[in-house]
Amino acid sequence: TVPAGSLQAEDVSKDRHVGDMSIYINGEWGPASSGETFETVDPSTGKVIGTVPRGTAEDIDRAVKAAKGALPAWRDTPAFARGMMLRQLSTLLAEQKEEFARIEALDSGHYYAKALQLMEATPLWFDYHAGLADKVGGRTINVPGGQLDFTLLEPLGVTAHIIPWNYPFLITVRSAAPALAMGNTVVIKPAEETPLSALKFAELCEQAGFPPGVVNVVTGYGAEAGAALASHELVDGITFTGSVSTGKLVAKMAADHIAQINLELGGKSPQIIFPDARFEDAVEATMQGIFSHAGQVCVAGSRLFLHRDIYDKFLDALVERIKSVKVGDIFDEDTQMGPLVSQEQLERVLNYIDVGKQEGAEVLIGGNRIEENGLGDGYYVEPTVFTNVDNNMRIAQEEIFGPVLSVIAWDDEEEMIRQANDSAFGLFAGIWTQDIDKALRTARRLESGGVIINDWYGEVPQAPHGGNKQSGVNREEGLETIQSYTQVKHVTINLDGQLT
Ligand code: TXE
Repeated sequence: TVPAGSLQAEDVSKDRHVGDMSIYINGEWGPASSGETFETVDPSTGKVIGTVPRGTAEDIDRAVKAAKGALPAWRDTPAFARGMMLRQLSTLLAEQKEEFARIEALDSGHYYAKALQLMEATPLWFDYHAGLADKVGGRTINVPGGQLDFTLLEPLGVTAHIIPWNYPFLITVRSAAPALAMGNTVVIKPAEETPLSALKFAELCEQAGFPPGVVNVVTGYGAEAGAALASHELVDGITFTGSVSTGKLVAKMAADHIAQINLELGGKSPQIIFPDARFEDAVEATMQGIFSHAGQVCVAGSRLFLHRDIYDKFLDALVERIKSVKVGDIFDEDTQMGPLVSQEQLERVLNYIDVGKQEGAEVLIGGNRIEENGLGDGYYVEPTVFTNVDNNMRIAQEEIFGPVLSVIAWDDEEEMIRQANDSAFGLFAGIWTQDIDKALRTARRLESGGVIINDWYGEVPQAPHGGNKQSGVNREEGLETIQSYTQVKHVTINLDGQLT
């Protein structure tokens, strides 16, 4: 689903400096009200690449009020015209994809070739939602008596978008695009680890000619700018992707002023291998499932349920494949896995590796920080596989968000499914078997928002994405996204002049 990157890394500027950035409120660029800034770091070197304003509650208030002020005109802009503006974003992004990829790579640690692939795919999100803008509508309803009833879908109003650091630009776009298409005005608060691509998004909106106040971006810390945004009384809907613990806080803040919420809170997804799996493809998908973006992926297939009949053979092949993975600098052409996003995430992942060892799991391969390969102080961890894992262990229950795979052997299907579902999360699952009955039977029984059979998942704008249980509330993308950014008004008309 994601087209291959067409440019080689050497074609792009490897300039690792981005300078001092501004926030974007009501069509104007400027500093935070406090004048304070914070540094943003290249995770592949640990070095500062630029600074961004440390947005305050006052900045958030200005941004939300700007969005509120811009709402009536944007809501009343013909839906087709809103769609055309989104198409303009798509065109502009396609023209500037190398610069966007450079910024995203530097800020988030996606290696450049992968960041470029992502930027080549992201225009689809604008196009999909541009197409939706003028195609959503209500329905007519049969009501008793001489009345006609119909529904109108209206924008929610001001929507807040609190963005994590793993896919900063895509996650900004996947919620801002439908919100804008449906006629909402938006305030975006990117993660403090990766503030840059949301500011680039604001630049794109400015270039496309969005009216002032329709799109606002405030950088800052979660507990300051993020909390101020989630708790702002004029915010009508909040879309949050991040940790379960912060998601719960955001849901409570939303409840205090009755705002609608969308939460995508990560997972501990099972990757289930039956003995009749297409062997090489299943090994490859297992690799992608857990080592793509160094495991910092919400749907990561972090629990490998491996059937005992092929257990040794599969792990031998997996280890061989892992040995070929080139972990390296974001701008190296042959890099296949980059760093973790931050020092904090590095420590969190290394700590989980210790926890796994203490719990009695065995490190089959990896398990260490990579320090002595000339990468400076980058936040690199080896691709790591734990065997002898029990599903009750913390490394099988908690989201590690790093390149760490927990392998659980199974031979009884009932018990395997019970364990796969024995998780606080329910975001995603992979199934490998050539038996269609078995595949569908298993897919139906898994408690997750998405399932993939005989492949691994790449997010697309057309399919609804989201989780069950503590993985979240509501869905992003697909037609289901309409519900997240609209509210329903029903209108009743007296047709026969008789009062009911
Ligand atoms: O997340 P937070 P963190 C998981 C993953 C990772 C863990 C911790 O397991 O290891 O979360 O990451 C903003 N009010 N995921 O600590 O805190 C914050 O500024 C309002 C999974 O970085 O959830 C950032 O913009 N906002 C996930 C966003 O919340 C607040 C992707 C996410 O940060 C806030 C990322 C507050 N009080 C992490 N505190 C996924 N679902 O894919 C923080 N924020």
